[in-house]
Amino acid sequence: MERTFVMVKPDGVQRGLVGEIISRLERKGLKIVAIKMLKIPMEMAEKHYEEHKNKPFFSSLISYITSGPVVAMVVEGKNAVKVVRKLVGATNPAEAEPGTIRGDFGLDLGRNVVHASDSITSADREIRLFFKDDEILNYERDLDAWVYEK
Ligand code: IDP
Ligand code: MG
Repeated sequence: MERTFVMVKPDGVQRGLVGEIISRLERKGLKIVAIKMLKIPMEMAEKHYEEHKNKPFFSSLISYITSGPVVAMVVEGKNAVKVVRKLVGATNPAEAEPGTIRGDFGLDLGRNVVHASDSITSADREIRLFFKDDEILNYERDLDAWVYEK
């Protein structure tokens, strides 16, 4: 099973979309194996978005992501990275398809409600940045027999 990192950004928390977003992940059949609310410290935000440090939007991105509490999660499932990126939709909510989280709940590139890892490598890195090993739970769900063929 694959794991990915998902985060409801400060705008998603402020707008009361935490339940809606978690609900969409659960309904898909994905399993939440770690979850916490936190206000991201500046240095952690810079590490999380280090690939963007030379982009013109970097400082506004850091202000945005540290502007209030976020809800961070580790989500597990078959092809979790790709599946969650599809549920989240395109980076710019104005271009994201209706039916996706960003397509249904956003209008602005700088307020796009949710983060999801873009590859297995990023997922591993981001999960390690936000969670200690003992904060990630291994558990079985009986319903998985109805989510997965085997
Ligand atoms: P992603 O979140 O879909 O993976 P990235 O390209 O990794 O998109 O960008 C990270 C975040 O930076 C985006 O989710 C968005 O919040 C912000 N961002 C990306 N491009 C721009 C931009 O051109 N202007 C302002 N913010 C941007
Ligand atoms: Mg990205």
